[in-house]
Amino acid sequence: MALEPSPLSFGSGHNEIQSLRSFLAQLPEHELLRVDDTVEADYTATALVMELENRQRSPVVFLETPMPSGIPIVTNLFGCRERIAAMVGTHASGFNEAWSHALANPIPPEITPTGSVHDNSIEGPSMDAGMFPICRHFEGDAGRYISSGILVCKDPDTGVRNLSYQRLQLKGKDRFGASLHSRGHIWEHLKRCEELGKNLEVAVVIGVHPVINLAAAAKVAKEVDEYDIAGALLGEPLQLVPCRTIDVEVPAGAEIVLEGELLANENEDEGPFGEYTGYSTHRSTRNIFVLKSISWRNNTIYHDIIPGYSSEHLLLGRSPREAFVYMRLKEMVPNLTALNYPRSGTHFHCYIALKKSAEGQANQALTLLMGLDSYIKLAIAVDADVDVFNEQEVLWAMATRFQADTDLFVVPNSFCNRLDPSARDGTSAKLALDATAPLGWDVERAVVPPTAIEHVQKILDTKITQT
Ligand SMILES: Cc1cc2nc3c(=O)[nH]c(=O)nc-3n(C[C@H](O)[C@H](O)[C@H](O)COP(=O)(O)O)c2cc1C
Ligand SMILES: [Mn+2]
Repeated sequence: MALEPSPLSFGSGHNEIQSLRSFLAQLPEHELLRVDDTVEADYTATALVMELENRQRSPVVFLETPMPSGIPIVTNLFGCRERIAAMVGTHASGFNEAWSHALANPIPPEITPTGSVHDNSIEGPSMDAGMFPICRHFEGDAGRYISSGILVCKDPDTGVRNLSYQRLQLKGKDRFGASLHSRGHIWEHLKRCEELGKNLEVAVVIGVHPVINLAAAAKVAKEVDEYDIAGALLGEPLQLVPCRTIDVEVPAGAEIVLEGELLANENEDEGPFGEYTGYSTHRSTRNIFVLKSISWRNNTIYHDIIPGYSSEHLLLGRSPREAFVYMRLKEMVPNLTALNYPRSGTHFHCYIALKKSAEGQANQALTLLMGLDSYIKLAIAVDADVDVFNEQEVLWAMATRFQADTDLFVVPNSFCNRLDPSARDGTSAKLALDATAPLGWDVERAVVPPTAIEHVQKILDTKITQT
């Protein structure tokens, strides 16, 4: 079945405030790169975002007519920290607090009978998920993958909803391969269903207001419904509609919903897939997702998340994690001032800054940090005058405030993430570096007065226009 190709149109209909379209409509023009050339869906989104990253640019990318479907693709929504912070109504420096506030003040959703997600629906033999521009991202990928699909399901015992991402490999008109490799809540739900010989009902939601994407990326307790976190981030209850064929609820203004089941006790090959480590991986739980129904909005927009080692894939997973780790660490180390997982280290490196008031505090903070997040393999502590978001400054602090015979320690043989190709049977060594200066250090940093910088910034702003 062919869908109607459409230009980007932002209606004012039902639930628009909570939709992907409402977010795109209020995006400043310079943050949206529209590509109206005729391009192939396969590889183009990945290549464009990677090339933009090489040029240190991170706009939202909108492919107006990717072939063969002609359905628009939006991608790179999560390509930079400042935009992610703006999604939750703050600046990059305020994200951790805003996130923690939302976790502490959840707002449960409301169910409404109808929503624009049901503008079009189809069931039965004429269903074909391949009509959407589900694309290939990397040469090594086994096929076309949905990377942005939020899998919504319910705990089979308590009924508490769960939202998380699991890659989906298009295998047939109504069939996908899935990997629940991070052993999250959905994996647990499926295990319990399998013991009863029952399939797990799942709705795959594609194209929603980005705070719902952020909430789905969060690791919260299994008693917490991630929709409540999305509501808290939006400041109002999410409007949900019941699915048509399964007992699951989905955002009323979602672009696309695939209703179906993860099959109990059936497995088949899935992958390889380009993972966040930057490597193509064969690791997979080899699950199968079979469709019962497809719904989509008029003039639908397909949302793609560039997988692999892209900034957006890393930042989407990392922003909630950074906020969690920062807030926990700050409880124990009140003079912590900043924390960053640099892109260069995928999820395995972390830099922290602190206003040291006693010797040994950096080592205490580094020990706690590596205990809080088992992914971390390298942790570096610097003083508060060093910008942990500027990798060059962190390396400069290493060059000038660090001595390798006294300022490091290694934790051997620790639990780690198995996707690290250098891991040994799920364990790895952890390296902690203290690049803070000794207290009372008799060395002064050469600085330009801030007033002079502000002055030249004004001059440059009038002379240099960004292209
Ligand atoms: C873009 C993206 C893709 C992801 N893909 C997968 C995946 O294919 N399989 C998986 O098990 N986890 C994947 N994850 C990780 C989980 O979705 C994530 O850890 C989630 O928070 C787990 O939710 P839970 O705590 O409710 O189980 C992905 C995360 C992101 C942000
Ligand atoms: Mn969960």
